[in-house]
Amino acid sequence: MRKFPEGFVWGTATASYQIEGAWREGGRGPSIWDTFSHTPGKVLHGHNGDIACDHYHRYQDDVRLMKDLGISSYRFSVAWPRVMPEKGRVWVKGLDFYKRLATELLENGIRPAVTMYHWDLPQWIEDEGGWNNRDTVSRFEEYSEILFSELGDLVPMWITHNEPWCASILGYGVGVHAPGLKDWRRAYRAAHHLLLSHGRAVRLYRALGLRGEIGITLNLTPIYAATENPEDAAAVERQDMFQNRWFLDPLFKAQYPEALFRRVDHVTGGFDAVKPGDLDVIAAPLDFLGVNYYTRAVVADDPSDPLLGIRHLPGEGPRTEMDWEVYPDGLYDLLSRLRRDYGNVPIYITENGAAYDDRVENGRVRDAERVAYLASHFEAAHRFLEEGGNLRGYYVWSLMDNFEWAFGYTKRFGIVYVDYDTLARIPKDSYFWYQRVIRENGLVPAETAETAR
Ligand code: IFM
Repeated sequence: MRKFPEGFVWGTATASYQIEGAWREGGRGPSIWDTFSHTPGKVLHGHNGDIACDHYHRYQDDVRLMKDLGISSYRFSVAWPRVMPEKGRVWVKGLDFYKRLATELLENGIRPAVTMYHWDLPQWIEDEGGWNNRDTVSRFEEYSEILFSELGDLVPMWITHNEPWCASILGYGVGVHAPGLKDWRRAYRAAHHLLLSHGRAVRLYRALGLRGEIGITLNLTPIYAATENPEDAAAVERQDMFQNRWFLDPLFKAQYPEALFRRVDHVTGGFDAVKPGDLDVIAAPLDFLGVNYYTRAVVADDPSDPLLGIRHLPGEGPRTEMDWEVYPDGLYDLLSRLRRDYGNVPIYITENGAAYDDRVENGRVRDAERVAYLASHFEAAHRFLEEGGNLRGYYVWSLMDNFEWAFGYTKRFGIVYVDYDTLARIPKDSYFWYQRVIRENGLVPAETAETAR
């Protein structure tokens, strides 16, 4: 059996709005996702996160599931509106829930890994312009200081932002995520302010002398050309700038891919958010890069597309319930590319997993496709490690089924099934298979999932 290095971190990941519920408890204020999901037509079937998986009340049971699973780290996010619920009000007691959760984890031998922002911006901050407003960077810095001073002793791993590409582009440009705006100029400003707030938080973390690790998580997608034509190769470059380099280059090279901004000037009206010194702040050295990988993109040149001149094609692999192609080689290619272009920075895969149409039959969920998906991606990660890649850990998305943003509860990513009528948790076959992987610290064959429980 192919083994992973000793000390390799096996984990699972979730996010506050997707699992917590208790949206009006403990002094929590409204977030942009409350507003968005309560607006008819924004989320499939009108679903929202009011109750979600009720993790806020059931966290001890959930930690027991994690303990039985055997993970050494759990990635979760803090809901900012629990800490700064309204303008001018800091509610430190809003962190009590996270203190209890982190303590429970540590008592069970599980290291907390905290995402500071996983998209639930306090609504009052959005009312003042949200990520489009440079002042939000200072609000995030204030929030960071509270987190570091209140939770710094309990949390050894910090992730400033989860997928700032989604928070800016999907939230302010495409409008399918909260706050639901369709304004490219705001999207571009939001992206810059998210990055700047990340850099300021890192600087603060260092200044406070805290001894854990701090990094950021990006959703990265390797891009492949539909044909060998030079036009398609150029399309790959453009999509790569848009999807990956827009965030990687400032973080690791203190520069933006200028050609991208020239290309999209006609929709942004010019990129005016960068002030002198910003890029140095953004490029503050990181302890690790968090990588969320799900699928690849295949693109062709298409002059009729006004934004990037690109057309997406479906790859030929099987597809998940999200209609995302299963393409494990993409993970290997992506990790190798990061090493080549950005140095051998320590990497954690902070999310990887798949949604399938799971069914409970006689109390059991036989999610063989998810097991196959995970097994093939673990294999790709192992290949990277064998070549000397600096991969430190792997967090499966997700511990349990949850609120999948604009898709509501219709997409199940969990290795634990959640019955949304009773809120009962039912570990799927993938949970028991992953348990064996962790126990062996090695590539347990997917076929053994049938008997893993
Ligand atoms: O559920 C999301 C998560 O919140 C961010 N990364 C992708 C996951 C699956 O879509």
